[in-house]
Amino acid sequence: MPWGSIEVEAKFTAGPDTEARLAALGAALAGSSSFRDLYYDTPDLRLTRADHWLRLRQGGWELKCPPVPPGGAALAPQPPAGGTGGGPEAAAPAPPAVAPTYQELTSPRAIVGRLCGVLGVAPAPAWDQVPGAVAGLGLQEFASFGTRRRSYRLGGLRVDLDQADFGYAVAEVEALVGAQEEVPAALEEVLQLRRALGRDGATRVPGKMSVYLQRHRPRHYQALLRAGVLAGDPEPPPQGDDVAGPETLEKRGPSPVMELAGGLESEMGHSSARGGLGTDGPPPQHSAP
Ligand code: V4E
Repeated sequence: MPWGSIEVEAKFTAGPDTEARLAALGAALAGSSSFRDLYYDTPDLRLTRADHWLRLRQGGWELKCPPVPPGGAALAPQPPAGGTGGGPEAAAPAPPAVAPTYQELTSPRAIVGRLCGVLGVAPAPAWDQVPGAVAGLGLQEFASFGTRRRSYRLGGLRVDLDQADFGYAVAEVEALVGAQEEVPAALEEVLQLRRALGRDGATRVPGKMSVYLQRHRPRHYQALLRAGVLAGDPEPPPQGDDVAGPETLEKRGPSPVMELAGGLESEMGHSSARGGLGTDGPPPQHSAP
């Protein structure tokens, strides 16, 4: 497919028996890796509020975004991750009717074209490589964290078991499909494997970014809740010894909701005064995975 595969995934929390169950089901360990992700956005968060996630992973640029056919109009709006979207006063989001799907763009031309489309600017000649566009568009790093990953393969499915260096572990079952019509069947396969691993999915499990923002960039997190891009999961309980101690909700001071009462414009004024991207100041650095 010319515009790349569509990812269909379901997250879960791995248990102590997950790898044994994977082996019993015939899954093969495909590899272990460690990588660091740096994520970028405009100071007023226009990429992530549009559900576009530009990252630099081990020297390669990737853009995760809702699937759009080349030259085509956007597909029907997707539900946010577990929510129904809505305006700034939207209530707690409901569980998703269908899984949000993403495309992962890796060619510089596709990435820059999509960024310019979202931001409504014409690409400049110097932006034929992503770093040029990042500089020209004024994008800034808002998150940086490392991940240790063990990946399994079972048929056409992949299972990733991730441990992030800010003290959060999450797993996902993923299928890649070539067209939107194939999503429902792929999702059924994905959910079937998650069930076979003993994870019924009754509780929605947030992704690494959701937890990272909730802990480290609460105003950015709140902006994405209001935009309907993130679902507003309760912060997961501490996991094992890997707890990110200094940044718990209790220690963070006033509620981010209270701080945000004035809306994004006042946040931006606040943030400019502090010189940080978006709303929360420079991203905390975590040690390499
Ligand atoms: C798409 C997205 C984000 C980008 C990071 O995506 P994620 O799959 O969580 O990270 P990772 O490291 O597992 O990427 P991989 O190596 O598999 O490519 S951050 C937030 N989102 C939005 C989002 C969403 N709306 N719904 C779900 C289920 N996940 C993420």
